[in-house]
Amino acid sequence: MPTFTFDRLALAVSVLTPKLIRLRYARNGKFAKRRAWAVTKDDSEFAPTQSDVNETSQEIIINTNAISIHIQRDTSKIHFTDSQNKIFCADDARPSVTSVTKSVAKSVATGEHFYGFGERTYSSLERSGCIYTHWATDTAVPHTPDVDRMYVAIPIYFSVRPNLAYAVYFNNTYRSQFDVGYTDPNQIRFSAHGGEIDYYVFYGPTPREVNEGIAQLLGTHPLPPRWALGYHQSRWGYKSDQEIRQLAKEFRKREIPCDVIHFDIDYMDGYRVFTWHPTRFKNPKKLIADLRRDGFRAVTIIDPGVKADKKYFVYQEGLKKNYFIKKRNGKVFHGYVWPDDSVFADFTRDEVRVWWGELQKHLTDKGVSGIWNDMNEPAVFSKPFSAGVGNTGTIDLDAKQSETTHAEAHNVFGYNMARASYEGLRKLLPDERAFTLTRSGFAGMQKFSAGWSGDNHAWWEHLETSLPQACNMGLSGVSFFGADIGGFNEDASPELFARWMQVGSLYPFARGHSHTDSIYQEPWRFGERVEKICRDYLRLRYRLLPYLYSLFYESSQHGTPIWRPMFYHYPNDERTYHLHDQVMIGDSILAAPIYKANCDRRVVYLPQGEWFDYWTDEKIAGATHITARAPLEVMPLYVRAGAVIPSGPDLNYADEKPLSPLTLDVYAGEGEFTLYEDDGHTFGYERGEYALTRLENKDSRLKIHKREGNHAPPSRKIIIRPHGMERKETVEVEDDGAPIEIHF
Ligand code: MIG
Repeated sequence: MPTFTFDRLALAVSVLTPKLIRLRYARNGKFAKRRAWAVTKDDSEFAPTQSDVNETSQEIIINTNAISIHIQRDTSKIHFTDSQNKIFCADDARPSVTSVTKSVAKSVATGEHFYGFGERTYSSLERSGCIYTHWATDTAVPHTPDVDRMYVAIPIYFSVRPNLAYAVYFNNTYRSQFDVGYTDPNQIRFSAHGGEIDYYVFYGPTPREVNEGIAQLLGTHPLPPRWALGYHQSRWGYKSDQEIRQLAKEFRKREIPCDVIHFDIDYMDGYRVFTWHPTRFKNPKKLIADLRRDGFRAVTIIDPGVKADKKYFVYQEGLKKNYFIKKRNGKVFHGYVWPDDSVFADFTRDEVRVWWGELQKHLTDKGVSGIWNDMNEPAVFSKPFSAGVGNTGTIDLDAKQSETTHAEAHNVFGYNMARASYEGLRKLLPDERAFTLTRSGFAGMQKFSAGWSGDNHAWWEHLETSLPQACNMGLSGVSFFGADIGGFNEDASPELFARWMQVGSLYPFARGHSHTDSIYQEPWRFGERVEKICRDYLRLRYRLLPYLYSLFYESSQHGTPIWRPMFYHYPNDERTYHLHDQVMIGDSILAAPIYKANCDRRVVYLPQGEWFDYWTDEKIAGATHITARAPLEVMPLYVRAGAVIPSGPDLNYADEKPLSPLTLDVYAGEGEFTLYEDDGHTFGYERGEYALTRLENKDSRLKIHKREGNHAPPSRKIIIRPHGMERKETVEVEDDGAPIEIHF
């Protein structure tokens, strides 16, 4: 690792891979030993990479086999160049590192566009012209465009211009900011209230490769259990055993697919985490076993606030073991949350995370399959409930956490809580992939959890916001993400609910949820017409599970987002750079949702190449803008020419039936897809128990390559449906894993 010193400011450049570079600055030439919170690997854990250093009178140049890093001798400014000598990520000023603030300014290149920034409000995809604060916050106001801080803080920006994509991760957990051309349109400045200037640059040149780099450093979502890709039903206000049973019954009676029921805070005894309400949930084990027999999994909410109640075992244990966060004066920090007077575990400590993880036994012993971690920004109210609901704040910034203070640990509170939860579940359920959901998080949270966008409203604006929000979360590394379908606060109208379910049925994380003060928002609450729309779209999701599950596999391997903005696949088409309202789901499916009331058509942009209308099979040549017809029953969907889309039978829940028959929709053109299969819920896949089948579509021929891996799907038929080919009729073949070739 070459280190350079300029006027006592030391700069360390680490070439971790040819496309992943770390830059770290220290005052007075000394690099403090410090804890990295979110990255998976220290510099020393990367395999050695070839790079050479060239020195000229003006510059020091470090060359990797993909890019060059240039350091100006006189100014110490840095810039990068690609193999075409195009400059990117160039310092606009000398980095400033004072004892209080740290900042780096980069110049914005012509045509450069900015994405990522984690979870944000606002219905734009491209995010120039604003300041983004990274400070995990329970955004207790509606998520309107002016809201800056959200529950999740991810200091990553993703830059795209033709032929050149890269990202920057600011490796600093203090409150920080990206000023993206707000103060100076030609500058992107990142700064923090503490810590170091320490950032990583991920070079593409394609967006996909940028995400691969982010995955190498910050991790990927482990493969979820297949059931977690099903529909989740939630509501704050399912208050009893009977109510949950009735809910489950309705889904099956109405044949609306559903896999998961979420238990919000009312299942607990006085909001004491890891307990059950003694009368309303008398026998949770029996309830959950009965649900399981009908194909439902149970996910329970957990809040970080532990009720300060001398008779409560979690409080007693935590006090005795000294696990709760303490104020600067050495006394345990108390704050008000749902259980009223509460204390908070210090999740930065290994032993505390282990303890918390094991506490989940009180839930898994009853059959719970997953944990929903809420309020973990952490949100702390300013006064007891008896005095009304106070403002939402957080833990004192000078409270102690491990070797540091809450000021540094705040942004990773949710991250570390999710980690405690995930790692605990892995131990408690050693052969069951568990599901975890978290409201707060930091860069790299995907290693432990899925996320959702918190308390949105039943507003058209929030249906719209969810599109760029999910895409930007995917670019930031978090692809298992969704918004509360129907909207959490306030009441969805039937039309809004139908439209939201259409798009929500294809969210990576698909959950309907609502506030205890709003109307019930289950799919059948809005009349028959809307119920049918919900059933049809959820069935579509379930038929597409083989496709979606394969995308989740790819994401677990390479960090590839499930939902992608259009530019992800068309990075040289500048018409895609601001396209916030249509998404690619995997390589092949384009969804163009309706997000306005009284609307039965919309403009859709189909980039270069050929497309097929999913519903009518009409072939459309891109690049073009079309007007798509979209009566209430229709969400416009398109398929890229050359696609092979695997699908399965209609299901009431993900593991109701094996994938048989397997259907392959093959669209004229050239393309391929790799189908991933396994048992859906154990860790066998980590030991090679999975099957990969490469499906290659070229020259009016489909090649189903020899199945690879140790998992054997059932013997089954493959139904092959050609689209846009000369041959129109469906072909059926027997599948025994051997290669097959079909001519159309
Ligand atoms: O202060 O548990 O975002 O999904 O239903 C509200 C009750 C606490 C906030 C979560 C929401 C959940 C609610 N929680």
